[in-house]
Amino acid sequence: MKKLILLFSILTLLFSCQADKPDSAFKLWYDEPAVEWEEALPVGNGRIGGMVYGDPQREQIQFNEETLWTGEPHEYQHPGAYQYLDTIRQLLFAGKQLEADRLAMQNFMSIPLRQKFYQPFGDLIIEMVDLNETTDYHRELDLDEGMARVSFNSDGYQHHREFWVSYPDQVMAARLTVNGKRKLNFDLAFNSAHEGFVVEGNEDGLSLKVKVQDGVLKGEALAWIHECDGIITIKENHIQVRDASSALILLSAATSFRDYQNADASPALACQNSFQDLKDKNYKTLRKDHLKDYKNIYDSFSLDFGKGKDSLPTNERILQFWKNPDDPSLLALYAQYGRYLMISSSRGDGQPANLQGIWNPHIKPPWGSKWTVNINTEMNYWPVEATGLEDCLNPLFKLIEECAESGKKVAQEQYRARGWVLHHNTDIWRGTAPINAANHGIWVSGGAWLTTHMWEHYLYSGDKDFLLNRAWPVMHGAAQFFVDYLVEDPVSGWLVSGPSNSPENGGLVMGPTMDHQIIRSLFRACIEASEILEIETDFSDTLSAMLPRIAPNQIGQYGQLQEWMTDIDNPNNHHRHVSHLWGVHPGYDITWEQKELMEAAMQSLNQRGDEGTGWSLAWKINFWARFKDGNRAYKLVHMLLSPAEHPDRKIRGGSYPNLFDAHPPFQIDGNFGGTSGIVEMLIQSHNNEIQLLPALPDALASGSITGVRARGGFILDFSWKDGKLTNLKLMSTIGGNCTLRLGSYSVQFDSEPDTRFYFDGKLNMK
Ligand code: FUC
Repeated sequence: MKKLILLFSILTLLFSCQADKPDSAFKLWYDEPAVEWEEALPVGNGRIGGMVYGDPQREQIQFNEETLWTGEPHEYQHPGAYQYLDTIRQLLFAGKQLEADRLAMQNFMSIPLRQKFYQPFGDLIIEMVDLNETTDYHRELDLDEGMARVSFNSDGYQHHREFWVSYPDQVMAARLTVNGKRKLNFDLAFNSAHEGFVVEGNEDGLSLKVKVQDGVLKGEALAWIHECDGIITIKENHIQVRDASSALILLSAATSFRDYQNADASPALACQNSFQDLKDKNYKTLRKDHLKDYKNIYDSFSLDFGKGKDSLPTNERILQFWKNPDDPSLLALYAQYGRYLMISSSRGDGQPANLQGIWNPHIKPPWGSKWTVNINTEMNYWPVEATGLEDCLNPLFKLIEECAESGKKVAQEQYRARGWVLHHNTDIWRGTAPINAANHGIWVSGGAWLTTHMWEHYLYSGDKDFLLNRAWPVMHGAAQFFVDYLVEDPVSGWLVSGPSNSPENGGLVMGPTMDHQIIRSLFRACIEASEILEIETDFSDTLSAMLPRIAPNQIGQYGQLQEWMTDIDNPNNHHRHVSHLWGVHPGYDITWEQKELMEAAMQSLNQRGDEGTGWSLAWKINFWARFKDGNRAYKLVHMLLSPAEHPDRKIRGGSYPNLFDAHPPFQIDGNFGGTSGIVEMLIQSHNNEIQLLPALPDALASGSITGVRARGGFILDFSWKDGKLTNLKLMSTIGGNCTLRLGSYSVQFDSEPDTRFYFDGKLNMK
């Protein structure tokens, strides 16, 4: 390895990461109101989400509250299923897949077979009275401020609307102003997709009561006019606002969900409390507190690829990008949008971002708007560590911890194994047993994969308390399950996983490659964690002894990485899942140090082809970034950012006018996977080194990034021009060793906690 001696001027400054504000406007904008839901603009605070349509005459905000689900507290394990485990395995070892599947369907599946659905809550309707023709229409989502805005003229008066959902105050806010006395006149009402919903005006405002059809949960929302200079009249089922020039509407919403085992909370009380708590808080303070909270997270990271077609409305921009993928600032916008969506859908003690984040208008949503964990939920959280969104992680970790509790019963009852297991889906009741069908439901690595996110959090933060108190218990339990569950393959003698499947491809099998990559990674993480924490060395010894016995990655007849134990891959299979490449990304079971395996993985990806659903395209961006092929990664970005619905575009995945990822239908994973992929092209920090510009595409030859995080507690700002690094600032938060790589050059150095290193710009690091 060539070494370049770099001059670093080492300044020991008190650590603080300050990102420069990007100079280009990070806005999605339109010159027409939304008609379709996928044109409306999302706002959210992690718990309450809204989709703002921006119609001048009839403003509609379709809203959700993250805990409104069908169902009730329930345990899903199949009593006595363990008695069939061995027979299912023997049938699979004997090549009798159909029989194994049948037996599993009868005796091994979750009870009931399906999990529950996330629900929409209602619509807040602002119906204008006496509004004449409108001109100069503008609608935008301002990512820098976490707000949606609408403006237009009518009768010579300017109307402005601003929408946000406050995390500190836990309410949705809509502020309407007109620059003319008494020109703001509207009725405020509710609508809902739930049968039998009730709307009532009371002394505080307007309440909406809903109850889900299939289940026990009730929801209540309260909307009130918080500040207004007009006349407010609360009617039986709406609120009239007349002769005003400004009005601030607040909306609070809650459900009877308390936690996954209890559904006895009082939503009415929660709304009342919110109303009372905010009584003395004025518009300015509410807005200021939102901005402070939001910007504190959002501003920690910035991205600039130079100019693009910001002057085009975003829907038009997507269309143009498809025709000519030359719009660098669209990629920066897309990446920041991913961060915005994460901040807006995953905060505090709440639920993590589900398949649709928190934004769902359907009573029967696609795939239940649940947490599918054979790719989707994990993909949601891929960009979080690197782009400074630590504040969004707790909901995911809480879900993992709760699944570790419910999954213990499934491990016991279905596998007679210690530890815990989560199959390919979970819902708000923390179902962990195999659902839907044996051929994809019996997949055992969901929990193990998720726990790697906790290990990764330790790697990024160096937080040993977190490692000991939160990560270790669930990692230990996930690994313990596999200690009991792995079996010896009678042919090869390797330890294999099974019954399981290579997600959604090929049915029930023994020994899918993906499982082994995940289990190996989990075991390695546990061994390392036990060393760092100096605990459970016996357990760690057990894992160390098993590790080399787990079936290895294998190269097959077409030069491909085998998806299964046997060499049965079909080179013409263009399945959207590419699970056996987990070891390339997000894992690093396979790196360039094993060149042959890396090339086999690349061969597999070529055979799968470029096309796919939204999340599949997004995953492929990340793969090609790890393969260090920036232009190929960019090709996938091009596909992901092209219009989802266009008569001349024949491929599936893409983006809707509001830049929501199209599976289709809308699924948010592609937004997050795309964000992660864009960052992976610029910096990677797995495999014990920080690689700068590992897969820079020609289309992004110049740019800069600030506040990007790397494993080992490093935070970097750097810029590049014509494909060459021009500037680098590296901050170490926790001290330690660092290897920095640019192309074939690398440099190593030690750092003290809270130090900054500046790259001397005179040395051209190429
Ligand atoms: C997995 C994928 C589907 C979809 C669903 C929610 O089952 O195979 O494409 O994303 O999750």
